[in-house]
Amino acid sequence: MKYLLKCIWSLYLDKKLYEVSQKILSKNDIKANELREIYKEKNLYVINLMSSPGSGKTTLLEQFAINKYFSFAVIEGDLETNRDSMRLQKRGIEAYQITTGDACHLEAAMIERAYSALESSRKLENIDFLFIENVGNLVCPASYDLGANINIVLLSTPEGDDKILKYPTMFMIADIVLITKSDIMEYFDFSIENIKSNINKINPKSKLFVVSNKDKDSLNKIADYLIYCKTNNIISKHQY
Ligand SMILES: Nc1nc2c(ncn2[C@@H]2O[C@H](COP(=O)(O)OP(=O)(O)OP(=O)(O)O)[C@@H](O)[C@H]2O)c(=O)[nH]1
Ligand SMILES: [Mg+2]
Repeated sequence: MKYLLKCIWSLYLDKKLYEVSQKILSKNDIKANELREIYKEKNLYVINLMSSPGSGKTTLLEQFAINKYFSFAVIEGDLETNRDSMRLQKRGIEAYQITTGDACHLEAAMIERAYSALESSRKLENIDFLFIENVGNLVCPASYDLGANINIVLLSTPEGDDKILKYPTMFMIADIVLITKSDIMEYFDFSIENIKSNINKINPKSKLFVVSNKDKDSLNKIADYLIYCKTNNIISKHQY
């Protein structure tokens, strides 16, 4: 009898926990939908960059700035420090830093505040793209819609070619998968064939690019594709 009561109580708690988490998620979804409308109205193409820490998100943005492919601003997300926004500001890019403290992801309400700050100081005028560099983490950011037009997920070669199957949620919401640090691929037995076959299993519609921040040709290709996405108003096919 005591065991039965314990089971019922545990089921009740699980149900409550599920209801609370659904409420939190739907609050984020409402805000994300509001942001989507604002971006549309302002003709701003928004790209959510997600990956593990250190896979090359900020370096990629620095290269976009150096090569002047297009105009852009950045909302940076990190647990602590404004190091990434300062790196971009040094390259002449408007960058707003969010520090999340102990939160492992950005939420739509945080983006709304950052967007308002950039907008009210007129830093988004004549800007083609707004990049959001999410907190470095291959798990949590995948669950939070930020209203972005598309999601780019980076995977650097030192992380290993098995990560797509081990962290499928993140790769399932990717519109573009960027394999980064291709210049050092051979040292990590990283196989692009394995990557292609794994992506095919979980998200065959995503577009794959292999890039090195040290190789301009590979950067040109991704920049051209982003311009194509904006010109053709490509919208993410993935639901959160
Ligand atoms: N060899 C090589 N190193 C790279 C490349 N891209 C970035 N790096 C190096 O990787 C390290 C991390 O790069 P960041 O751009 O700071 O990575 P990040 O994803 O922004 O990291 P977090 O913001 O901490 O999540 C730096 O030392 C870069 O110089 C690349 O294409 N090839
Ligand atoms: Mg960074």
